[in-house]
Amino acid sequence: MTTTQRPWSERLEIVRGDITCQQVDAIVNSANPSLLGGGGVDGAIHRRAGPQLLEECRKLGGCATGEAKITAGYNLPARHVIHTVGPIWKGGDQNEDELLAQCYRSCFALAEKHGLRSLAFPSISTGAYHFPLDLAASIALREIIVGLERLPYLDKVTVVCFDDRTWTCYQQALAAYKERTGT
Ligand code: AR6
Repeated sequence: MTTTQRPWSERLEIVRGDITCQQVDAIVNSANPSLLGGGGVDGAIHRRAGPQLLEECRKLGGCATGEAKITAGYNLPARHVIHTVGPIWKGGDQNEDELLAQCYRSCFALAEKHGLRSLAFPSISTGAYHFPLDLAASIALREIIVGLERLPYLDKVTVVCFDDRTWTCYQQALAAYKERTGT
């Protein structure tokens, strides 16, 4: 496998859009512990992938918060779906920060195991699970940057923001990270 030496900043992209349209090795699904579908991004992914995705998910036996499981992408343009389960925000004293960070780490561990070169993430936990967007964005970017630095052959990680508020928040978190670290 050839390795990429480009810095993380050239391999990270924050876009507005619909994750189900991303042509990448894997898109990440923000699922619930049953892995049997739901609303939001989870519903959109299952609708576009088709019923075979649910069939495969039924065999996975669910997924704990902070962990991740991989399936095929079926009718999606993405080859795989990595299903992770983010924490439900309960006020901040239930280890939510660490569990959200673990989601990203679990996704990168699967990307490494399967030799994936491009990933797309939604903003995990900031919809139905009500994680504060500013905090989620800074945790997400920190973990994505760690993942990009750890896996030099990862060509591209895209954060796909479904709405303007999410996009703006991730851009601000990225600017703050760069200022803090002088990168
Ligand atoms: N592409 C990209 N982002 C999207 C899309 C899309 N097609 N659709 C929604 N989003 P949410 P959560 C954004 O609620 O908070 C499900 O029912 C959305 O605007 O999808 O992690 C699961 O089954 C928001 O910014 O996921 C779980 O029960 C972000 O994705 C629960 O919701 C996450 O919102 C998980 O809650």
